[in-house]
Amino acid sequence: MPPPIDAESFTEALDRAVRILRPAKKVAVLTGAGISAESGLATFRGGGGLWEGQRIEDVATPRAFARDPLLVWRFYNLRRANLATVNPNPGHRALVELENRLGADFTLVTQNVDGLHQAAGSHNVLEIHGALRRVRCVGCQRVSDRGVEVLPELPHCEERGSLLRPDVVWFEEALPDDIWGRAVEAVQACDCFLVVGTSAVVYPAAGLIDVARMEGADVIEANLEPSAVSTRVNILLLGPAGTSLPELLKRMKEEG
Ligand code: BJW
Repeated sequence: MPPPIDAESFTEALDRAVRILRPAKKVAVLTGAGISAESGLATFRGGGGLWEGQRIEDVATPRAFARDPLLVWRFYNLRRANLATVNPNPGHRALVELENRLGADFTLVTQNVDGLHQAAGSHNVLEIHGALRRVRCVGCQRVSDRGVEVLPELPHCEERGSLLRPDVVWFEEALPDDIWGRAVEAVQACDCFLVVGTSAVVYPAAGLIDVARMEGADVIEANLEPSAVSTRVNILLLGPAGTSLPELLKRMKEEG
């Protein structure tokens, strides 16, 4: 059993995290919306989490899209437009540094659809909830990368004429099999699992914490506040990821 949540100061928690992360041979990371908050992107839950009074659970579903595709596309077009205005922050860049230290023994599993990890320079990224840049035809299922191009309010497939949808994973939809399988394998194989900026209420992603623990990995969490899994992690680094992750990497370098 991991010890209970640290009552130590941030610095002491950081020291313990360094002692776990530094000797780790294989590291897996799970990120959520919190890591992009300091880039200016809204998170889904909590204070600013509502969009026009709607919960994400009521917009990001196949049923919502079938009922009112215009409303759903307004939500996604707004977020696509935001992508053109935001940049990776120090939290994203710290994870690039971690990957540079570990090479192929580093896997970044992200629930985010914003592409900011890749923009920062991360390579081994598994986007388990899809990507905002991509669209998919509901008829022929063809996927295309439209970048941050402004799309019509209700975009249609040029070949088939059917409606396009964002190539993201909505509630009640399965995660992409191959990507999810690779994420589970990476977490099973890691000796340290770093969980950053996620409320950890959405499954199956949140279940990765238990996968890591069952396989004996140490779990370090970095979050602004305790999440649904904070009682099950070894170390909780409370604070903005844009500060805690660079500080963690800085300490690792100091100690060799
Ligand atoms: C900071 C910070 C800073 C802020 N620094 N930290 C009952 C029990 C269990 C499961 C289910 C259930 N009923 C249904 C389910 C399954 C369902 C689910 O989990 N529901 C729960 C909500 C109850 N899951 C699914 O449906 C999944 N599919 C599935 O299970 O398939 C099998 C199946 C088939 C058929 C029927 C049923 C099941 C699919 C889930 C897809 C989720 N999709 C979304 C939208 C993606 C596209 C888009 O972006 O629009 O993914 S929902 C949304 O939530 C998005 C996110 O990736 C995901 C997680 O959110 P995240 O990233 O954790 O963000 P927040 O806002 O919640 O948290 C932010 C955190 O950051 C907070 O903790 C802050 O404190 C912190 N923070 N600033 C550090 N600066």
